[in-house]
Amino acid sequence: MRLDIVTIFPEYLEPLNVSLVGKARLRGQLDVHIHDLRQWTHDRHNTVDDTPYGGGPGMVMKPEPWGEALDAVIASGAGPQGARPTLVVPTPSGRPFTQALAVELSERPWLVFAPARYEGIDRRVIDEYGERLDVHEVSIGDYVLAGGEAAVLVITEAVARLLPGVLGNAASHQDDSFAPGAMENLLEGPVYTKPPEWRGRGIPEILLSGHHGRIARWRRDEAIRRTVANRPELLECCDPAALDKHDRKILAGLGWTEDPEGRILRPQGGMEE
Ligand code: 6GU
Repeated sequence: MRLDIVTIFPEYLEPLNVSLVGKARLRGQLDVHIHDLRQWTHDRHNTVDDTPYGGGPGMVMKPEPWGEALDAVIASGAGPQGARPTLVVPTPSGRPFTQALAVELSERPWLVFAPARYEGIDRRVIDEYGERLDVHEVSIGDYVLAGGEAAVLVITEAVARLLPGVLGNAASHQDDSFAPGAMENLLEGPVYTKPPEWRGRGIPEILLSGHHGRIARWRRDEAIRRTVANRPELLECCDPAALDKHDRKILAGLGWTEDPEGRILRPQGGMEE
């Protein structure tokens, strides 16, 4: 997979040399190109921003440097079949970045990232490239960052680990929390390793029992408990068919109820809040 990132802070992308993504680059599985947007400015101050039309706070990134940058990057990779990249624009007003979108992006041969600083990029840039490329405006969560570079790191790591051969074991991302269809909308439960006792704390006995079926059931119970505690909305929207009798027993024990269609409901008017 090829990745191009156009930014006014190329140093911010240094972490792409480290760990899983860095290794994928060394192995030739990821071909990463980082570009300084200011290369495509022509004034003495390398200006990339200006005041917003209509007034208001902050600055808006000018369209001309972005247009020249994206044209150059797109032209640099236009192969014989006229290969076109997918453009990813990180922005707090984008669609939520999810594991499903990570999977979709991991299937593309070429991604170009356009992270903005300031109040964002002049809208005409997104409209212009939207006529030529698949454009995804994505947000990594409900909070505001000072710029999209950290989001590029997040998205790149989520995508890179899905590429064939990047994670050691191909099965290892199938049971990720949020993997489409894997553990059905459940968060992963706790994990343990050696030593068997640490600061007086042991390991749940079931994990030492060797009963694979009972261990799987225990892990699922723990996944349900953790999902109830941290992300109850994931359970409320899940397919009722994804829950077996034992799941429902665990949930009933936590005060959850079922509607006539088998949909589960969190405890109503509880003591939380
Ligand atoms: Cl992608 N960018 C910025 N600036 N803030 C964010 C974000 C992205 N996602 C959540 N907050």
